[in-house]
Amino acid sequence: MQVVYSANHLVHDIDTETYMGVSVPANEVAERAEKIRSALDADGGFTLTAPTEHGEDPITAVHDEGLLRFLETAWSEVRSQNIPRAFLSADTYPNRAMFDGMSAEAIAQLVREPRHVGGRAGFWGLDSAAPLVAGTYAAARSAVDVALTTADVVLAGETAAYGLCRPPGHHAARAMYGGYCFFNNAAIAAHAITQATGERVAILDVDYHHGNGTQQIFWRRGDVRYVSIHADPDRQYPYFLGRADETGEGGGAGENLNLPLRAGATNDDYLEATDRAIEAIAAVPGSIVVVSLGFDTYGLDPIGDFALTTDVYHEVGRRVAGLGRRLVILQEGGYHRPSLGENARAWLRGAEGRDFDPMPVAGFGPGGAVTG
Ligand code: SP5
Ligand code: ZN
Repeated sequence: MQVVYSANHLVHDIDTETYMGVSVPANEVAERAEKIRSALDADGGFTLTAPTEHGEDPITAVHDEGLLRFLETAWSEVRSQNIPRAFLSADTYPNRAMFDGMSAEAIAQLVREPRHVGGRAGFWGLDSAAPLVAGTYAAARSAVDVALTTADVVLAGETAAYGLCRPPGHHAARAMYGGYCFFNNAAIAAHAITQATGERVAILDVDYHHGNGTQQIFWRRGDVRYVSIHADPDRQYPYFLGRADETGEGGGAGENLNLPLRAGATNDDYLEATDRAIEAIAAVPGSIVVVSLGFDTYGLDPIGDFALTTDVYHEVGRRVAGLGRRLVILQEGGYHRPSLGENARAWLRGAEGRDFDPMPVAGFGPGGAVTG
């Protein structure tokens, strides 16, 4: 399988994030992508391909141009204001209650991007836990190119290809970044595929978190079906979206399927949800599925609470391939670094119909796997 990878992600060099106001070691770090790359390299069955540049147009086809301009300019503005900091996060968010009593028309008229970068980050950002640093924009642009090049490989005839996107994308909405995501790599690729093929596209999101951005982007569209298995937002980020009763509106009515799972969800729970997701995808025509692939569903993930083991990723990959559609597989989250390489190898080998023999991983349990 071809693996689209660029070292440009390294300039999104993150070491700290905040969690409820407290500085903590970052989860979404460069080592994640490097672990996956080296495991796929060592496997021998994967070929690394560099992304090609696709420019801004496929991005602004999905995102507000203001978001792109904010991400492009935010860091230089931080620097010009001489605010010493490791990363930028918002100072003030436009909480909806700030506008209580005002009409939708008045709000649309009055709520503008402010001038101060702390307000701009609040205007465009979802949360205070998505650090933005000097290299973020370059890396985020490169991750989009990785996603679009992965789509190109599949459009050129490959059955499946994997894009090692970093930063991830599925929390980024049309006019919003957040959740470690800046541009929605999967949504940009899915839209580009609809344009190239004229077909319907399904997105299967198996990251631990609900892909609120992807849901929002396609909420009213009938040509892209979004199906997501994730932690119930009652207990987990992004808290405000991801419930089972969110099914889409207008042309997209019935095209959005959320399958929230309980804390402690097991391999069996997950496979049951996977079968429901696959059924929902098989029900719509189309030849290409975009997969938002996350490994924060793993039992040892530091921010997740599911109980999945490495073996189940092989089985999920196998079942998704059983749809008989071509797969554009794009990396989202997954934060337990020692297991990321094995979990990616397991999933991708499953998606290719190859068997999976765990490799011994130095400094981590047998086969890099946790069992039971
Ligand atoms: C792409 C992706 O996986 N984004 C995840 C964004 C999660 N942001 C909130 C992180 C909250 C971390 N909570 C730690 C709880 C420890 N008990
Ligand atoms: Zn996630």
